[in-house]
Amino acid sequence: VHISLIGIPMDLGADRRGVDMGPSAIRYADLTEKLQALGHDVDNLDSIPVAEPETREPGDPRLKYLAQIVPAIKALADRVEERLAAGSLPIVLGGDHSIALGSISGAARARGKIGVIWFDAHGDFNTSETSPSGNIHGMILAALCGYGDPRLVHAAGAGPQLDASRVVIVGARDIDTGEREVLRQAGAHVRTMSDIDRLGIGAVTHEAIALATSGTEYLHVSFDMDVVDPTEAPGVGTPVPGGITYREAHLAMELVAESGKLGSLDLVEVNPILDRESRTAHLATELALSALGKRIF
Ligand SMILES: [Mn+2]
Repeated sequence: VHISLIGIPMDLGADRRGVDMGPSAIRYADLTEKLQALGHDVDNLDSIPVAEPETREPGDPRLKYLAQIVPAIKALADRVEERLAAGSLPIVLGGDHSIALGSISGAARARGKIGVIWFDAHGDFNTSETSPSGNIHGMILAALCGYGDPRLVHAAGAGPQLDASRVVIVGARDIDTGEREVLRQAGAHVRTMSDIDRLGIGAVTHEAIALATSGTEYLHVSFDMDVVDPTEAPGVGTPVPGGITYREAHLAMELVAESGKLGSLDLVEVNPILDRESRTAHLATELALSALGKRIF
């Protein structure tokens, strides 16, 4: 497979610094070399430029840094669309989860109907009205499904980019009250940690792949490192106890690889400032390898 690595050092969608260093940390964990060792061709592309928060005003407190986030999202969507048209598989290294608005919009523009599995401790389904923080990274999946501020919904082309019936959130364990209502209204699928405890990550991932790819062969996986338990992925901005284990995360990615449908991948919310011995950056690299076909034996 031909792979394009695209970094986007975005932290304007979250409320703390550090996650802007995520792309360097993941690249530094030898992602390129390890993908090449698996037999892939890898293009290591320049990062998408992002404004620094110290030089900007956050603007509307319900949509912090909207004016700076939108142009970066547009640039990422253009890059992803162009890479897919060239026959490459984009891996987007974040950055906070707001970047998925760019990667998924780009994929939808290139391929039309697509399905998404959103591995995350959170729903990311707030709108500017329901969000307790005003941080845009918590509004991105809602915006992709057509909910929330039109400047986000249509940030990178006429939205909605996704049909919520082909969206599956996996690993959720922290959903805000207002967010729950938006999620219900949209009809996106939610598989919580409780579902994973009862059914196992294998069954949940199989079902998620089937739901996301009903009526399409194109699967985008958006992997927020905070879906993994903080004991194994400490370097994330918004850790929530009770996440999936190291092995569960790998099994999920191995099943994604086996499906043969992976078209693009995001790895987001790695925060090297909060990480311990680069454990989270290394795990992100290893999970990308599992998603791209690495096997134990
Ligand atoms: Mn997220």
